[in-house]
Amino acid sequence: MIPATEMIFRARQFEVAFPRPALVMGIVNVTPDSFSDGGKFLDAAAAAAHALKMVELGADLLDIGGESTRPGAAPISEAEELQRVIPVIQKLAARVSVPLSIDTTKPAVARAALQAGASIVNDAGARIAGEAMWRAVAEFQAGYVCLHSQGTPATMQANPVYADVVLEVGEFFEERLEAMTRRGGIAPEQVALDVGIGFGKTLEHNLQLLAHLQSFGRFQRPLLLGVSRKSFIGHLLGAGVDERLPAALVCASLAVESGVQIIRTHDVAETVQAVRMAEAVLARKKN
Ligand code: PT1
Repeated sequence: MIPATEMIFRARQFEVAFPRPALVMGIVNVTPDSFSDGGKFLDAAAAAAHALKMVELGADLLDIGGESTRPGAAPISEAEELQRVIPVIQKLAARVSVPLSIDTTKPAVARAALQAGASIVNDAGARIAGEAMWRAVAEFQAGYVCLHSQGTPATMQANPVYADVVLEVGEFFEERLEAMTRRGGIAPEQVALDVGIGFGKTLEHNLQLLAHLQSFGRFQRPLLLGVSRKSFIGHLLGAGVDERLPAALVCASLAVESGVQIIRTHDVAETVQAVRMAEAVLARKKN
């Protein structure tokens, strides 16, 4: 068994001490295809209700996103993204005590979300936005998820190429961590790292990363992983998007064994069950 790393993750008023049982982050998609009911108010209300349900089911964090980052997804305007996510964050900030994360690549959206009560910026564009995003994170002393991607959602799956994906993702984390802490005003304690499964990666790249998650423990920062419903599972197993939960739970369990501390998922109850089971067994392993 890997020695558990002692570390703190800070996100505004929240302070999470590790080692501890893995955290489950519930996905709150505020996109027309997820919660559309015609009117904006209903969309926000439905998304918030779904989020509250996930907290009841055991979500430790909620990740609210208005712009899809699925492969091929079209970008949306800043105004549209704000209109989608801010009402949901406002509703949730008043009703839940778990940290809220804003899933965005736009600094202005991150800033508005933090103002509305979010505590973490989940930056799927960590390669792109840089300084402006860091300023918002630093100002609010928010948590920051630094996600590795190659390209943008519109084009990232066209032809992703790496000489060594595990090495290159590690180099990216090293470079970004150095830059955001030296020039960005962000403390290492505010940062979590995410290899970005499906963000400009082939099936083989995703499997390589999952097999070597342990190696990213060297950064001594919490690792976050999102595999929920992703197409690499479909490519390996021929499973449709609604048939991928068992495989995603296996990935989550293996990730926990590899030292991942935060699992991002649509399926909170099932993921909580999987990681608690894995942890119960792992706790009994002799060093
Ligand atoms: C993720 C993640 C995310 N994933 C974090 N944030 C998405 N921190 C959105 C597919 O191949 O893993 N970590 N925010 C969703 N992105 C994708 C990517 C969804 C690929 C689907 C696929 O199906």
